[in-house]
Amino acid sequence: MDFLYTYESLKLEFPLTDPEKAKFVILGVPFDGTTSFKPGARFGPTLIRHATLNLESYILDYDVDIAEFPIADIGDIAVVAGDPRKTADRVRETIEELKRVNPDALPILLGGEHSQTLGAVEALKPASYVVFDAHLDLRNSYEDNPYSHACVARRISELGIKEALFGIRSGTKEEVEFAEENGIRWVHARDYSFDSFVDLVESLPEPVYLSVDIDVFDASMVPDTGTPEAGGLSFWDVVEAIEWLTANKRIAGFDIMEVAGTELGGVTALTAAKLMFYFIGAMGKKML
Ligand SMILES: [Mn+2]
Repeated sequence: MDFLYTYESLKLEFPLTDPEKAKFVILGVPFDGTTSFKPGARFGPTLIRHATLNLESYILDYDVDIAEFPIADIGDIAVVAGDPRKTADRVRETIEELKRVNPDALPILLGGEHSQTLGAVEALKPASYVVFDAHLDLRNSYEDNPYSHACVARRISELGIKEALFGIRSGTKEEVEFAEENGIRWVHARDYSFDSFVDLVESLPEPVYLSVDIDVFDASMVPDTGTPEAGGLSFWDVVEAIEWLTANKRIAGFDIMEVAGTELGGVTALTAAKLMFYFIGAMGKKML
């Protein structure tokens, strides 16, 4: 089927399934209209798809081949340049359209700015939002834009969705106070452990939307992102959290955001692609 706001783009090399029948449905959001430091997030989805060419679809430690799972790729959102709210509306409408034709579809968003997660969350209406991010993203407005990437967790909290944030090492005093006043729990990257993750997410209501801002990883692993930060989490920290979450909670949707850059084959996109494979592997393993 054709989607109103998507266009054909470089797609995964896998044998792909029809989006009406797939379990995993990949959607790119090549938006970077509010990037404040390092541009190039508009190339994120293409860079991640390209990086998958370097990866085996067989996941060694799971003994599963994700190419055997029903995966669809519906292309990229046609963005409204410079307008994160209108672009997020298109993300929302596209995912709503997808869920109408395939209620079992699990959307996987590839970004693109983190601002676009809002559209996916609005469409999927999860009870909880779990995010791996270097930044709190709890500002009320940033550079006069309430739909900036720096405000996305705030906008999502205003929808009445419970939040837990991990790997944080950047925020303002106002954001910390907002989190305190609104019962938003977060774990600093220095204090992060698997136990700290389970402690916070165990009691969260389902379904859960899981968002990974690629800048949660140490800046040495992910140089090509809008706002890199030193002192981040390791790859296996996030994989282990994904494994626990997919085994123990119903997942409404998943995204990997803020991949940027202009060169194919960069380590940032490779990290994102590998993480996507682990997510699909962990979810798919459960379905076998
Ligand atoms: Mn971030």
